Amino acid sequence: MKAWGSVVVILAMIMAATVDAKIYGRCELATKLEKAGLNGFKGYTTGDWLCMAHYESGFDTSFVDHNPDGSSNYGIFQLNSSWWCDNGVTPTQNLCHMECHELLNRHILDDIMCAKQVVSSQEGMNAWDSWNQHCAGHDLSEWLKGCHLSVKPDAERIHS
Ligand SMILES: *[C@@H]1O[C@H](CO)[C@@H](O)[C@H](O)[C@H]1NC(C)=O
Ligand SMILES: [Ca+2]
Repeated sequence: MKAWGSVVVILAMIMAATVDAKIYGRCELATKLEKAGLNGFKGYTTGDWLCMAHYESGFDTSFVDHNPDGSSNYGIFQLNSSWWCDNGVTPTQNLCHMECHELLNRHILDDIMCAKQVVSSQEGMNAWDSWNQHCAGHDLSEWLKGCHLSVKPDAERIHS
């Protein structure tokens, strides 16, 4: 009976951790990023963010990866537990003042705020190896193909 009780508790914990996760659609994510003001932020476009997030997490907010040094990377932007968040295990700077599990749910505004800090550092988007490898210097307009973004700063500028 006791063992069964633990199984139930563990299952409940796993469900609580995963039920709120989400795999974003490309255009849906693009809209979120633009609403949060990322297009043009520090000179990077929505295409840069989509490309980076695709290679980091496949747009899956629940994705966790482990680094050789024992730290882990969390969520859609794979922010790590030695610099940006606290997972209660790795020694951390916790520069975003947040717990790493907050980077695994469908609510990505806090992830975006943290990523803004990352990209504001000297290395910019080079902080993400995958961006460096797959996105830097490429034509990233493909990433926005077919997206009808509700935020259209260019169109607004033309008509005003
Ligand atoms: C964690 O993030 C920092 C800053 O983005 C980066 O310099 C460092 O290499 C990352 N650490 C690991 C283990 O990925
Ligand atoms: Ca979050």
